[in-house]
This record gives sequence, C-alpha cells and structure tokens, in this order.
Amino acid sequence: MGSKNALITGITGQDGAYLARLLLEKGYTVYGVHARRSTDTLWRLRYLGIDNEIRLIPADITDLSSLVRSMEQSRAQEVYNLAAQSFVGSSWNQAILTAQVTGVGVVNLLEAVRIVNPTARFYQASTSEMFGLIQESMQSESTPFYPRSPYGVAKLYGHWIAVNYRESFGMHTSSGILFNHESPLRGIEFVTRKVTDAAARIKQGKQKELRLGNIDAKRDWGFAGDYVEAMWLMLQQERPDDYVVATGVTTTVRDMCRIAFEHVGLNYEEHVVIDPQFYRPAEVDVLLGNPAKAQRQLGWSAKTPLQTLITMMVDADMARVRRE
Ligand code: NAP
Ligand code: F7E
Repeated sequence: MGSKNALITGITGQDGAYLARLLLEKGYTVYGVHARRSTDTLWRLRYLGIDNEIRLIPADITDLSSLVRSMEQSRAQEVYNLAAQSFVGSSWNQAILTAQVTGVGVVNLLEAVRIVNPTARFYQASTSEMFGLIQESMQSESTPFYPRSPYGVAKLYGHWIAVNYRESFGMHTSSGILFNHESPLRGIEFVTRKVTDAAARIKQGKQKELRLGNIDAKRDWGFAGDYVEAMWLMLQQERPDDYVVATGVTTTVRDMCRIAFEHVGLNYEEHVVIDPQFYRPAEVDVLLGNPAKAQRQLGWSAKTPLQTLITMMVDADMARVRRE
C-alpha cells in the first residue's frame, strides 16, 4: 500500500501537533492548514521535532476557497478538522468569531471535501462541552446535548452538520466527542496548564499566587497523546460513526491543583486565590464520559491516569521555567 496523505486543520494546536506526529510515525504524508498570524505558532511542532516534516498550506477555516486549494494540493484521503476558537472562556466575548470559526468553519471544510474528493474520510473534533448542563450523570453517545457557552453551541452545529453530510451525501464523516485532554503542549489559558505552570513558577520563586475561578468544577481529564490515537482509529473503520472519548473518571479542579502543587512539595491552599474574574457567565459543573463504545468498537482506552498526566506537565513546566 502506498503512503496516505492526510490534511490536518488546527495543526499548530495541542492536538494537531500530537496527531501530526502519530500520522508521520505511521508513514503518512502530513499536510497542515496554517492560518496566517503575526506571532510564532509553530512552537509545538518544533517541541515535538516535526516542524520540518509537515507540509504547511496557508489557509483559513473561514475561507472556503483556501480550503478547496488545500484539498487539491494535499490530495488528502483523510481530513482531520481540529481548527477552532477552542477556549470556552473567550467564547462569550467573541461569540460571533467562535460561531464562524468553530461552527461555520466545519461546513466550509465539508464543502471543500465534497467539491474536491467526497470519498476522503473526515474527522470532526466534537466536544463534551456539547453536554454542558448534563442530562445524565455519565455521558455517552446517546446523552441529550445542552451546551452552556457560545463555544458549546458552535460545536454542536459542527457536530450535527458532520452527521448531516454523512446521512445526506454518504460521506465518511466521524465525530469524536472528546472530553478534556491535556499535555505539556496545552495552551496556558486552560486550567491544567495554568496550574502546572504556576506550581513551577511559585516553586522557583518567579510567582507568588495563582488566581483561579470555580475550583469545584469537575472534569474528566485525559492525555492528548492518547486521544489522538482514537481520532485515527475512527477513520480506519469501515463505517463512519460518533464516539465518546474519555477516561471515565472525574476530578475537581481543586484536587487537580493539589496533585500539581504536592508534586513540587507545595500546599496549593497557601497559594491559590479565588478571583471572580475567572468565573464564567454559565458554568459546566461536572463532566464524566462513558468511553464503552470506543473501547468496544475501536479497541481504544485511555492509558494515562490524571496523577501521571499532571506530574508530567509540572515536570515539563519546571524545566521550561528553569530555562527562561
Ligand atoms: P488548540 O490548541 O486551541 O488549537 C486550535 C487550533 O485551531 C490552532 O492550531 C489554531 O491555529 C487553529 N485555528 C484557530 N482559528 C483558525 C482559523 N480561523 N483557521 C484555521 N485554523 C484556526 O485546540 P486543541 O486543544 O488542540 O483542540 C483541537 C480541537 O479539538 C479543537 O477543535 C477543540 O475545540 C477540540 N476539542 C478539544 C478538547 C481538549 O480538551 N483539548 C476537547 C474536545 C474538543 P493558531 O495556532 O494559528 O491560532
Ligand atoms: O476549564 C474551571 C473552569 O478552560 C476547566 C477546552 O479544551 O475542554 C476545554 O474546555 C474548568 C472550568 O477547559 C479557572 O470554569 C476554574 O469549569 O481548562 P478549561 P474547559 O472549559 O472544560 C473542552 C472539552 C473543550 O472542548 C474546550 O475546547 O476549570 N476554572 N478556574 C478555570 N478555567 C480556566 N481556564 N481558568 C481558570 O482560572
């Protein structure tokens, strides 16, 4: 079998970098949609040592013609749509941008696939945020959705339009309903990285306190490196489908802080300050995924417990802060 071509949008993000590395290891030729920015966005690809192995195509998820060109240039048989305005906290202040990038961006890419190569397999990065105000204590593929942020609403559009293109046009579109997943490559605005970075800085005398919002919120956190394997597996199935990808364990932000600070010999209670500016207009209090279908049909399960994940992130931040 000749090597396959894959196109990844959001390749400069956390998941894009890990997925690109996985596909390169599997012998794919990897193309990435690269949105123009005035700042350096290639640091994650450099961190993984793969920046020279990716073929970047200048394009934007809001610009259909650039996506058509990306499909033509890459001749991709597999398309992974990871591009998004992905920070829930910003989505209330940038609701329209979030709708355009995270929602309408999906149909732009589906159209580009339909125009250029409708047989290409398509992965949509759906999210547990679509469950929002949870309707069942453990969320599975059949749990009703109730998004609680402009981000969650935009993702719900993306999810259903991917289902719609599957059912209307027979396209091979699959959605991974991924619960929170983290790594040393996580953006600093997300709570795990904010905490692990702060623990490292406080330990090394470069920061005194850590200001957080609702630390009683609970999340089902896994390791991004594990989760990108589930994305790939979905596109290897004969039939497209939707899958919850999660660990099946939920933990408070408070306990996650405790793990991070204890790893460097600190007590989080002496450093965390509650700051209402980090409260959200509507909170998702608790998320807990049921990954049984992914386990059964894909043979996938999460490998990295939260303790291992958070200590890995603290160690990476300790080294990063030391180098600064
Ligand atoms: P991330 O680190 O925030 O990466 C987002 C990516 O989207 C970046 O590469 C960004 O490019 C790109 N992007 C933003 N606007 C764009 C535009 N207009 N055109 C093209 N690209 C654009 O997110 P992530 O954590 O890797 O997550 C990957 C995907 O999974 C996202 O769709 C996210 O919503 C979804 N998801 C994430 C989680 C999670 O816990 N991580 C869970 C469920 C679903 P720049 O670097 O140039 O800004
Ligand atoms: O917040 C609480 C916050 O921003 C987690 C994205 O990848 O996962 C992510 O969305 C929890 C929330 O992630 C702070 O209120 C308290 O309850 O790390 P987060 P998120 O909102 O769950 C989903 C699955 C996605 O799809 C998204 O793209 O932590 N929290 N204090 C805080 N959160 C932040 N960011 N900062 C705080 O100071």
